[in-house]
Amino acid sequence: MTQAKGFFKRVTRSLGAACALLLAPALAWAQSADPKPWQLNMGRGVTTSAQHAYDAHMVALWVCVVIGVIVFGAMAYAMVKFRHSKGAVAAQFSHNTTAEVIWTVIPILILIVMAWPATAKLIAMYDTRDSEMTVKITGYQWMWKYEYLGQDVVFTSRLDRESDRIRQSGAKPTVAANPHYLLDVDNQLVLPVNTKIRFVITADDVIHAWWVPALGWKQDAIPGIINEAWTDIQTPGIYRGQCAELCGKDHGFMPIVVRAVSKEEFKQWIASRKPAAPAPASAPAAPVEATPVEAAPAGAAPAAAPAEAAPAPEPAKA
Ligand SMILES: [Cu+2]
Repeated sequence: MTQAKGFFKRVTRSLGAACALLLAPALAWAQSADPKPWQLNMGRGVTTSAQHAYDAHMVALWVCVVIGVIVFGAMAYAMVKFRHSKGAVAAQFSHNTTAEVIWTVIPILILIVMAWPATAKLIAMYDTRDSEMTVKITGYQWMWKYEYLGQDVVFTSRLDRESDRIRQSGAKPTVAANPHYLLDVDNQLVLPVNTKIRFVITADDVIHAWWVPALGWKQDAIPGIINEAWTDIQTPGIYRGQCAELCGKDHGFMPIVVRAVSKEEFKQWIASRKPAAPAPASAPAAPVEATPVEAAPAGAAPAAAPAEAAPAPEPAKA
């Protein structure tokens, strides 16, 4: 009898723990873009894709919670109500067609209900049509190159000097002194908010993967292959990520930092990064289409000459 009591106590304790585990996610509603210590749930992210992923995750989570409560509840009820000490005798049947049909059909219906919206969202994640700008991302051992296509803006982005110094000095970084240790770069990828931005992603040596959790996706960067992705950041801010493909000894030292700014601020930023445009001619405009070099450096505006006939002068290198 004492043995049965002990067993009963243990079962109640385990069930209590299981229920607490099941209910824990419900406490994790408030989320922000970057992960926090002891964060239980996945982050909401700051893009449509991230929101879709979060929604699909929450639907699946609640389906699991409901199933868990029903199954563990039925188990607990059966164990208490039909326990041996109360004289319960186990039924001896081994098959029941009706029960088997029910417990096959219901899960299939649940899976369809979950798969339908998940598939639609997955397709939307890969639909890069109607994007307003394109950024080409190239992975290198061990840095990223960003090209704003059609804008003449290209730069590389690598681990910031301070992180690099700390990691090579053997000093122990602290969260207080180095909050973004290994998560800072020299040149941030600046992007406008509320803009559908298409990315074309590749690599120049080995396979890397471009991953910023707040954007809601990661995409492999593979030499010889161009992958596509898109984003539409809704909240201005700094979003950090890392290479997500083991790409060599410094794989952990090629972080990603995205700075999302207003459209206006982005316009100013991209203008400041563009190479100097040809000086606007104050005299009648020269026939631009005849200029053989695409972007002549500033100050090298050709004198109003019959450009068509004259051989192009070698542009002075800045
Ligand atoms: Cu990498």
